[in-house]
Amino acid sequence: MPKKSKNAAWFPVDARASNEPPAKRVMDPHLLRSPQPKTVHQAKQKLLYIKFATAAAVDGGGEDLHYWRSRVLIVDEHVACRRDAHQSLLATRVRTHDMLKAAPATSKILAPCASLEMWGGATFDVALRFLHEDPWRRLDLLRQKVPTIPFQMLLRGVNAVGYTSYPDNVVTAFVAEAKRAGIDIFRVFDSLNYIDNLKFGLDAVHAAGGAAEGTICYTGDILNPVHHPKYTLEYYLKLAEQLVDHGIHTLAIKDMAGLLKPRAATQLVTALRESFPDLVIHVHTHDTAGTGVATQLACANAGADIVDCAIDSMSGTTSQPSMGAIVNALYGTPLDTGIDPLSLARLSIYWEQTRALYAPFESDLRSSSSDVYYHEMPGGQYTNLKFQALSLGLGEQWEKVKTAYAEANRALGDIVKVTPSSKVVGDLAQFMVQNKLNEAELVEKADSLSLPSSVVEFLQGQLGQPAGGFPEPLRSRVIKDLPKVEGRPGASMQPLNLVTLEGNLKDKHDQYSITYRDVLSAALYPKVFDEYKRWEANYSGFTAMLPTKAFLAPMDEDEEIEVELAKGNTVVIKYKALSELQPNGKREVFFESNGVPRVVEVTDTT
Ligand code: 3PY
Ligand code: ZN
Repeated sequence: MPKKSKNAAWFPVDARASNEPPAKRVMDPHLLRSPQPKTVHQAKQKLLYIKFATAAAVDGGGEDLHYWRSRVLIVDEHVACRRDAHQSLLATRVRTHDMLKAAPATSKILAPCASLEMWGGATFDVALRFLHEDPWRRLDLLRQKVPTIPFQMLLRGVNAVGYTSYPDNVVTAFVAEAKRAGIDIFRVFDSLNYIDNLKFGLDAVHAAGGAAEGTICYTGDILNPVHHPKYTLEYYLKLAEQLVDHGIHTLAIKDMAGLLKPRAATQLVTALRESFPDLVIHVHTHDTAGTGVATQLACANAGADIVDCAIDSMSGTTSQPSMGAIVNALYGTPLDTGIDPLSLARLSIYWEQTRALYAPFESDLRSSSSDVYYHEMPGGQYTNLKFQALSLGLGEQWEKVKTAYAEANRALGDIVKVTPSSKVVGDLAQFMVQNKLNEAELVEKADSLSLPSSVVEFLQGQLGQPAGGFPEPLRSRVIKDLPKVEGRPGASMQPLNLVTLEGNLKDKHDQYSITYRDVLSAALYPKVFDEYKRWEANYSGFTAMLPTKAFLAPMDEDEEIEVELAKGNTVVIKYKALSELQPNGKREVFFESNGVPRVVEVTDTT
């Protein structure tokens, strides 16, 4: 029996403001082709219509529905600012500086997109830790330049944008502030598909007034239930039903490793569409094996409403499938996306050039790699894990790390692998390679091994409960007398006192500079935030203004850069020379600022 989703409107607040019951609203089938909306509100209305159209079908609004269903909206994963493409290709290193330059063009060219996923996932941590940027500021700046396309973020449910479980009040406060800062749609997932965690994250989004996208993380292969007995079509349908019953606004299928093969995509989307005719279905995939475009086209044909992709020059391999490929494949068909292919190609050139600046962070994966069906490593983890392996001196053994990843997953009971559960598997894989252990040896010697803390905490239940329970005897051998967490971890955690935290931050740093958003950043990443704040105190935001080449590597002698200090106030800096190291550990740096010779003394930290 087909089920209606509980929420009739996509954006509850806006729907209420309209004073019209969603299903009876008169629809303008050309709305999506209309000129770019002028306000965020109009952009949201545009999305509301999609939802209303789906509701209208159930209530008998047939013909319009045909139009809406025949249209695939795209979520871009890169362009001005998007998260997953650079997370999956460049270890999340793209700076706000480069995103802002493309933002005005993005705002025009990608106006037909359902949303831009531009925050969440690893962006929060990496912005503070490596880019020395405030992630909240990125959101503000991009919102100013892209005022009309809805913004979407990836929320790791009870893990917010971190790698661990946080107290409930931290997650709720974070989501509320993200909504205030400009996020419209929250894709809420749980790294174990654990429904209690998912419900908590979704409730936080509902409370904040955001659009709650409930998420099924896809792993295994529904076409091969013998090899993947836990992750069958029935498993996913049951999870979807639980999410729909919890009142989600849209449903995402999150295929974080790119394991959803085209035929499986057809089966899954068809089954979901039949069970939930009025539900907006949104599909996310990665192109690691090279099947991403085929998968997204299969999803669109089977009735998915929105498919994720990345601009061409930031697509492919561990990233999302190419937007240009999908837009062109659907151009002029009943599933036309409304995006102009030629403008899109021009935008792609900007990212092609910008990507070159981040070459040191490329993973060196030059082509598709179908061994992903074996190791099942998420696209967003691939580049990071490779970097970690290199820094642990395991670079040569990267192939072994991938094999160990598959073995670690089996030892842990074949779990869903996505942040943070993927980190557990990755940490264990590296441990196995370093200690030359295979799966059987790991289980056999488990009680005498000093396993990574992430693995021990997972086995204690600190991330939640995996489908099918924890693996035995591994669990008992590892955790011994350590406490077990039953049920949702946040439920048994003490709330974090944000007022006390604010006081502590004001004692440690310039008290006048501490904002509520800083308190939330510190609640999620205490040490990383402290270091960011110290950096900010030293450089007063100047490094965020530097062009990327100069930010990432020392300037050459006589090299010149332009730095825009404020609108209309640009300074030209020419690097001249460096003095010998002085006994106090400092050096003098000689340079010209707008042609005037200058010298500053800096501490040599190398
Ligand atoms: C993240 O959590 O950062 C992810 O990209 C999961 O796929
Ligand atoms: Zn992804």
